[in-house]
Amino acid sequence: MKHLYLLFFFFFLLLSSRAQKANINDFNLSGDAVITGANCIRLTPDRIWAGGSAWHRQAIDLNQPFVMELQVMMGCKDAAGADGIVFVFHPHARRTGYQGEGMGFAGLEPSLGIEIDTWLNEHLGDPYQDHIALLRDGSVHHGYSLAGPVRIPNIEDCREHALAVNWSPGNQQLTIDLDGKQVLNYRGDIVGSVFRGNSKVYWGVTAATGAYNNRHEVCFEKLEFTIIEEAKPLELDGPKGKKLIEGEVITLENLQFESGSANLLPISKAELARLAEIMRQHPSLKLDIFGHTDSVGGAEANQQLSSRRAQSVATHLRSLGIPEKRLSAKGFGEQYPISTNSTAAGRLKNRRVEFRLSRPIP
Ligand SMILES: [Ca+2]
Ligand SMILES: [Ca+2]
Repeated sequence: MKHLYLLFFFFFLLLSSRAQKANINDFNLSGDAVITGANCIRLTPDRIWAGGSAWHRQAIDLNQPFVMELQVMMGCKDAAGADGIVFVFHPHARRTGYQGEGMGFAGLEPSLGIEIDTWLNEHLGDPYQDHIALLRDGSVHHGYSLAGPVRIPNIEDCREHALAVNWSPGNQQLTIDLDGKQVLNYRGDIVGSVFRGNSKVYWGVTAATGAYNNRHEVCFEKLEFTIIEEAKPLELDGPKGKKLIEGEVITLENLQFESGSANLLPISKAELARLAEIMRQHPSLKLDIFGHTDSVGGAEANQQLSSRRAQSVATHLRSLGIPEKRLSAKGFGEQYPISTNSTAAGRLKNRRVEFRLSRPIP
């Protein structure tokens, strides 16, 4: 049964995105990094002053949305463990940055880095606890962080932890999930402001130790690198517009909200203007709006969020001149997932608003 479910999941991904399994041989290693198993790379051993990195050979395009998921193991020493791992984007990556507090990231510039830092360096503004932050340009000082530092529970627990990096260029939003929970959220022109207009970058993982140390490892058995196809706008005469007129339920991928809120992002308003035009062309039809969420957060909170989002869509359509009696909005929370909730790519699909045009009861 589990296999059937997985099969269905991959079939679904094939329809709308290209999922790519990372192969251990697709990485260039530098410094102390060594392959330790079929799917794992040890970035540093637990000895002092080590540093290593693993860089995927294939450049990616930041103009494309993607979700990357991998497992990190931050070592087994809590109080005396150091220094951490950084997930990095960098245009010419083949090396490891500075060791110790630099975590193999310091000095790589221009760059964007997601650090998981386990050692307190007071002069860098580190909080006392293990923490995660979005850094830029090889700087590990939190005065220059783009987001965070966010404190996390002790992560040097000898276990693998799931890290998911989710980039949506449409609304310029980068979100980071750790063990299935969103920990960082950043909106900004990463291509323009960090990479000076160059959208082709490499990605890799770096780690280092200093006077204190830990074994740092990254595993790819569960790495899923998914390039999501750019969402096409709703076209009046296109396949989606036709399905809608025929009474089928459709999802609008270009309908996006601010994180955790019912506020529509600008990309959504253009899409709803096209939807309003279809409704004007078919004045006898009513529109059902169904809001759905992923399973992160409480069921009750998700129920309320999905209702507010469906209402927000209805309110916007009214402001475009569609009469209230033609609109019905309902939220279903996390009740009806269309994909798995255990991966970031799946959760992205589950957070959606569906539409159905139906003839009014005469
Ligand atoms: Ca530190
Ligand atoms: Ca710790």
